[in-house]
Amino acid sequence: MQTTNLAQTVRTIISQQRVTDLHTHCFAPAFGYKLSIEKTQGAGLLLWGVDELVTYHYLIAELFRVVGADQITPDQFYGLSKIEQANLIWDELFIKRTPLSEACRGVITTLTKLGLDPNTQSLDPIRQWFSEQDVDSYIDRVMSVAGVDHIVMTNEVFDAAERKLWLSDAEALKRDSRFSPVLRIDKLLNDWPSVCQDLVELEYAVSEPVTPDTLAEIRRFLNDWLDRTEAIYVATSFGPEFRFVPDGSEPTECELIIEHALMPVLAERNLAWALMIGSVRGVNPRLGDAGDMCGKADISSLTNLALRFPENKFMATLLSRESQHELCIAARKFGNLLPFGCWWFLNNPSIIEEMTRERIELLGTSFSPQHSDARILDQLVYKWDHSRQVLSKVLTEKYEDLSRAGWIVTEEHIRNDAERLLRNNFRTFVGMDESAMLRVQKTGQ
Ligand code: RAT
Ligand code: ZN
Repeated sequence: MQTTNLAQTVRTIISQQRVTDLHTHCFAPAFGYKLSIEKTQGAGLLLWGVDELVTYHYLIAELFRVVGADQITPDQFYGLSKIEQANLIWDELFIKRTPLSEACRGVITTLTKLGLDPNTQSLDPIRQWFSEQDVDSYIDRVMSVAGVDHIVMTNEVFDAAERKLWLSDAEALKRDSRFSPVLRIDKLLNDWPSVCQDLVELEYAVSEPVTPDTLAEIRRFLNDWLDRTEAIYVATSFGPEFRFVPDGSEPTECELIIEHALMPVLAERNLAWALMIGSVRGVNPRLGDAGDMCGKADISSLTNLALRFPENKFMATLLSRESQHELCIAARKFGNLLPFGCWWFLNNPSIIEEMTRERIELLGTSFSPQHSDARILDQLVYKWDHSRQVLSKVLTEKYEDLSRAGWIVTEEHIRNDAERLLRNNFRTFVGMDESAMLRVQKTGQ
């Protein structure tokens, strides 16, 4: 292929390749959604619309870079209505200043690609447009504009509101074929004493000292919830202090639960465990969700896991830029370890570019370059638009290097690579299509 055509061909193929978005915080409508600013349907877990977009916690953090306590404090901000919060952020970050940051630009890309004009002083006309959308067909529209074929949710079993929904009608929550559940179990591995109380209330016979009987009950709990949710993988986020070091010293509660409950249950079910390491929660608690920070992960804990549990599958995303090279090297040693995404504070073009280049150089195409982490449905539009631009740029450069080395790069190569990177590596790793087949056989649908 002529190098002059290459960039265009790569851009076209990457933009046409549908994505399976492997980590989001978006929900199917059965989990409830906002009908309008005043009216919520059910538990209201699915967030969408311009007021949610503009009050994304990434933007709240940016607001408090530019307003002082004499103007508004975080407490006062959180006491405002959603519309007032959105108006304030719009005014400070989009009207008084140029919306150059990635999170701000994301709002602009999203509105533009939805056919709306972001060059407006007031959000009211945009609000009006959103209020006319039917949520169900709007999901289809967003998925089509974003080129996403499937949305993987994050289902927090220790969130009381969400748990209530699962306990009342799990089948209704699983009916929407556009979404798949993921069982998120942060608290089980990060805060055993408090989870122990929760499990007792849920009628599991556990005790605070992690005894063999307690481990058996934790296995029962995990199996019950994996049956109930039919989660396609299990996920946990950890702080930088996360360690798994089976060196003969007294194991921590977390290590015991991993070794004797989580690993055997997942191995038996052939399910992957996604570790998201490096979040430091609440460095500035006044900012709520916007007050978290990042730190470096201990990657030898990941290699310890991959080595000790060869029957298990691990996905990993690490929050610090400094951890990325070591993660690639770890993945070169363990086929049961899949690096994924440019998580949260790394989801900026300059860092996505660096990480994607590094990963291709070390791992070829055997990784999943991105997930959206969208909390608000509409964000799928910009997160994938921006990531596709960077991925196209890096791939073009890599194909040029390969051509110069003497390899004939064809459209078929590019298509296969795009499909692996944006969709199939993840689906194959977690066995998504196999479990869907089994479900069809089981239910006869
Ligand atoms: O990106 C985010 O919105 C973060 O707040 C977190 O949700 C993070 O992605 C997580 O899954 O813990
Ligand atoms: Zn997330």
